[in-house]
Amino acid sequence: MKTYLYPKREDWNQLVQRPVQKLEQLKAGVQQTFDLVQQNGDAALIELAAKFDKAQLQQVWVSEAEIAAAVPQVPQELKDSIELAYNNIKVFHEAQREPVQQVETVHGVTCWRKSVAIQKVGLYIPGGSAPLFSTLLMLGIPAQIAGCREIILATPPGADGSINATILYTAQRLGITRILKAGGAQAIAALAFGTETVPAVDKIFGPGNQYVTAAKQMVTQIGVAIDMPAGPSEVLVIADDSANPLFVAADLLSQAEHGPDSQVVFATNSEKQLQNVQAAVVEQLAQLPRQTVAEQALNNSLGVVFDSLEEALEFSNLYAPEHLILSVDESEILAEQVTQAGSVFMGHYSPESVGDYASGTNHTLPTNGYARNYSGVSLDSFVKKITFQQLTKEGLERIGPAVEIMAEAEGLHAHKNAVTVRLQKFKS
Ligand code: HSO
Ligand code: ZN
Repeated sequence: MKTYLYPKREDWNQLVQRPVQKLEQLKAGVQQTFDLVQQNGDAALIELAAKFDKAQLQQVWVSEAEIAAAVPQVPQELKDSIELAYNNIKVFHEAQREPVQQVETVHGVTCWRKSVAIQKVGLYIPGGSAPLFSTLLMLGIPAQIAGCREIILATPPGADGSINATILYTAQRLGITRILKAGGAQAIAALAFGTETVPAVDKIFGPGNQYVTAAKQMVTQIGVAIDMPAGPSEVLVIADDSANPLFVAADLLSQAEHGPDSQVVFATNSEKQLQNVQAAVVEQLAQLPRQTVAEQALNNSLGVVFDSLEEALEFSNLYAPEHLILSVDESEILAEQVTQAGSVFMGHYSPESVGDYASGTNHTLPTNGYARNYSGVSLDSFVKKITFQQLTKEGLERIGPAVEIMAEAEGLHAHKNAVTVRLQKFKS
């Protein structure tokens, strides 16, 4: 962890920079993958699974038998824990439903807005060293609540051609049966363009490596929506002397273990606390199975001492972290001042891990400073809001003349006419 004592404000912009993602360089390779999938469909997916995942696939879809075989492999206590998380995530996201509100703007002019599900969605879940079945809960639950007609899950197969049992179990729990054995840019291509068996979807969700991220960005150019621009995971912890350094170190490491490029920032008003936390990090790091990953992440992470907690929070707002933990006694006061963060964890007993798994909030959040202008995934991410309006004769008589005048002023006579022909008819 690089440490900075009382950095001058003019240096803050430098400190909040994330390492640049080199997506441009990947795009040519991703395009080749796109071409292959567009030309050869499922056969390309099978070929690329052999190349990238070392898996020999007979077919690209998970069979019912595979799902049935996975269910008993998941230990009961894990099933129970998934159930707890499922219920909390469901309750929190169900509360995000917006009731339809009819507004009569003028007597006889009624307008309303209705959320309608995005019909076909693709959920990408990465494989690799940590198969994130929790991410499947975070995406699958709001997709179900929204009422998406078609939910396609794509996830890479292991070298034996199988999909992680807990991912299959979670999918089954969610009622998702269409599971595509594909990872990387080829999965995104299949979801975006479709193949002979994969329907092209309207929106693609989920985290992934740089190839997946580049591919997701590229398919937005053909009109496929994506959840958000993604980058490596981040946490910023603000703590004062009221915090337990063991807790803070554990929180920092929980994010550092995600990947070597994860971003971890510790901000405090106490030099002593910085030292304590650093010592605790060293101690806990030595015990972690993913020590090498976390160590690399910590190497490009920051520990910064500010004059006050308020200043630390200002810095956090500039950084716009994916996760912000306020490890202070009076976290409510600081939380009020948060203007840029994906998700905020308040007080000493709210570790980020609870939000990652089970408290109910969504863990798919904006990284890389996008918390400035993006929200995390929610029920809204799976719907479009369609507006409706209905006017009575009286309603049109009331606002029609204003529309005629405005249309005339814009030189749009056909617009004016659409009102005029009706108003004339009323008179005759
Ligand atoms: N912290 C991750 C989500 C996650 N953590 C999944 C554990 N599993 C999002 O930044
Ligand atoms: Zn996490």
